[in-house]
Amino acid sequence: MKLKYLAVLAIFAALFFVACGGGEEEPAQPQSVTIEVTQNDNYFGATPDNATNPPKWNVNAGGQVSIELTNNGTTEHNWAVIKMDADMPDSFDSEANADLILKETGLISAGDSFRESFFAPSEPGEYLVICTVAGHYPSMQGRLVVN
Ligand SMILES: [Cu+2]
Repeated sequence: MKLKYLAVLAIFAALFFVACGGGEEEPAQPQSVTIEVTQNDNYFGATPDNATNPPKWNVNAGGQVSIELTNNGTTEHNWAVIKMDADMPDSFDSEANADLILKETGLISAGDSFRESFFAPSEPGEYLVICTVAGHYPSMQGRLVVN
């Protein structure tokens, strides 16, 4: 009887040890970041030279991203992350090329602000970000830099 009691006690001790991870540290979670995006007619950020000098937003692979977006333009704009290795057309067609989009805020009306949280891609690299409104790409683009 005493032996049975000890066996049960040992099992509980083992389970407790496993549940607590045996003292090992949990893997560090990717740090969450906030990125600020401004939209203008028709470019992202401060200067209209997106095609040669695209604004870059740095995030952590698999980490949470809070996007704070403001449309300072007079027309609606999108913020759409394109899949890595996508075969980009010269001009983007929001219907025909919809499958190239990895993540988007959707169209933001002139003068509106938008906030949302999402998880960054787990694969590091520089992701092309565009506005999907007809004619706005390639002049309106940036990069989501996943570290
Ligand atoms: Cu646009």
